[in-house]
Amino acid sequence: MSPKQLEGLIIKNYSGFYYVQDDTGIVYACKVRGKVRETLLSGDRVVFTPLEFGQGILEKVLPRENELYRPRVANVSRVLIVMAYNQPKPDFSLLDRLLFLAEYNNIVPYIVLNKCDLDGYESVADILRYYPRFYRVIRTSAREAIGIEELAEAIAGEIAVLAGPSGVGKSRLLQRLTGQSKVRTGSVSAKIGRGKHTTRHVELYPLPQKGWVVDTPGFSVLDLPGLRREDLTGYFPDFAAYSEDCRFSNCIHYREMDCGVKKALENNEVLPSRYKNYLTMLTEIMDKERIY
Ligand SMILES: Nc1nc2c(ncn2[C@@H]2O[C@H](COP(=O)(O)OP(=O)(O)OP(=O)(O)O)[C@@H](O)[C@H]2O)c(=O)[nH]1
Ligand SMILES: [Mg+2]
Ligand SMILES: [Zn+2]
Repeated sequence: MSPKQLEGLIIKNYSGFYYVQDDTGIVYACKVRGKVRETLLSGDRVVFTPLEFGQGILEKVLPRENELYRPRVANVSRVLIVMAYNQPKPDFSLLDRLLFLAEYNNIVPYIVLNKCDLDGYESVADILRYYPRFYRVIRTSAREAIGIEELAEAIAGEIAVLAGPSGVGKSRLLQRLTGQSKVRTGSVSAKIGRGKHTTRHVELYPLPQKGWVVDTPGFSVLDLPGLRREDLTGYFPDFAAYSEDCRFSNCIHYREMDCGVKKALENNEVLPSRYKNYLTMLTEIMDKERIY
């Protein structure tokens, strides 16, 4: 790095410019030096040459920790999986999938139960009873400003991505976290209890206590990576103790007999939706193995 160059973070890519923030907080609108060949993502750390009037030339990308595809962003260290007490009620299949995907990508997941100012379904009680034994769970209300500090502490100094179904309050939480009101939010249509898709481009929003948050539009389908069927169980920490009772050490808790996990399910020690979502993912992985 020559003395005139600086290090910074791409916070957004907008109409042909990469917006790069240096470590003192100044943002430069950068064009890319011709020889740079890599794809550049929000979240990438880069070296750039500052010019006059807040402009700059992006010289090179520094190595990435990881790369998410939806949203397309680099170096994410936290995923905030947001579910609502109500309107809409929690989607356990998406929750379990996102928990898996986070840990598979070495990203620390947090379950954020938002809209705690509303009455919850019985399903919310399941989340509060079961998941905190294995995952970090934070109750929030973006509307009443409950739990926002705890959430902010969890992501201080990190790059966090908000994920979860449409209408759960991700953008509203982001407004609370950043103290900005320019983030777009939608209203939940009374008829179907879901929000409109209001979140579009990938942008890192700075937090007052350092760190960054990326908003994403609600989504419901996520492809699983190619992994071996016997590796999936390792991403279900709630199965771990019971799988010690499986007759076969390589048991995938599927059609095997004497399976500790299936026994725990019958004894109501494993949450039925967890096992069901595990099986759905497992069969998806097995289908992939057959195709490739
Ligand atoms: N009662 C209550 N309503 C909330 C809360 N947080 C958000 N909302 C409302 O829920 C609706 C959806 O909020 P958004 O923040 O747009 O939801 P989103 O998750 O960003 O939705 P998408 O961008 O479509 O994925 C809005 O009408 C918000 O005002 C909350 O804590 N309590
Ligand atoms: Mg949104
Ligand atoms: Zn088993």
